[in-house]
Amino acid sequence: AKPTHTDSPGPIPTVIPTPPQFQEIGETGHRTLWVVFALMVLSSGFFAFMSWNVPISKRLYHVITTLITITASLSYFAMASGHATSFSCTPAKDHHKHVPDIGYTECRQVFWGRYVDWAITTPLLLLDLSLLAGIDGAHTLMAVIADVIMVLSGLFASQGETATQRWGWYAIGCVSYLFVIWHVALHGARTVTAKGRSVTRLFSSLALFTFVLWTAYPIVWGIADGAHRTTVDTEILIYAVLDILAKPVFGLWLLFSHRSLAETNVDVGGWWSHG
Ligand code: RET
Repeated sequence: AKPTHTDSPGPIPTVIPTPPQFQEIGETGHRTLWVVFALMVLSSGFFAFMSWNVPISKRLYHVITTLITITASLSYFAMASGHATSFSCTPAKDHHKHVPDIGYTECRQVFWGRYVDWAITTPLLLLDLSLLAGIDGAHTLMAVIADVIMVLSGLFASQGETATQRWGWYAIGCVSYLFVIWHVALHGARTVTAKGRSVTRLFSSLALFTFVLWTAYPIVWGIADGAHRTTVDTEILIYAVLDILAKPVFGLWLLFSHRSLAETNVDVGGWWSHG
């Protein structure tokens, strides 16, 4: 029959909005951040202690390396106490194939304090390696600037709202990272030979250790922050292990080798110390 205005309009179609999915830190992640904070403080104290009887003119690596772990302590304190973090929300697809793909928003906790840490500490780590290899100021500066662009690209990628923003910045970061490897690892392998066999051997091992470790960061970023395929806690744990290897373990290795190998000394000139 022809409907009239007196007929019931039927059920009103309703759209139930899908609530955003939150991915955030749990107990394990929280505890991990505090543990790494403590380890970074201990390492800073230990590195400062190691420089105690070393004349100022031979303390350049000690100063740089201690600053690296002090910076990490500050950033881990911020993250563990719940600072330096925000939620980054992106449109997500439903991974479950049996339900229609309605799409929803995924909000993942991002610790932007990491990027502040990396922007300070990765240039200092590169400085340690550049001084060891006897790389000139020009190449060191180019490497440091490419490195800062790499870290800031990672920060922008982590805050991006669209796939273009996120993966675009990620790609820019990866290209910058190639410049870093070129200027420090490849160029350094050439300049270090002037410092003799022992320093060459030390630089080769340290640089290999460094760049294998560093390459894990963009891989972890892609899986965890880019594709959201791990929990926030797993991400915290993996970065914790990498950070401990890249900072305190790297520092111990460098400072102990420096102690027993006079050829690692850097000609620091009159501005650094007068004696
Ligand atoms: C990002 C994302 C963008 C592309 C690339 C990255 C590389 C990060 C690296 C970080 C190293 C950190 C270290 C911390 C010290 O403890 C920013 C993840 C290439 C190499 C060594």
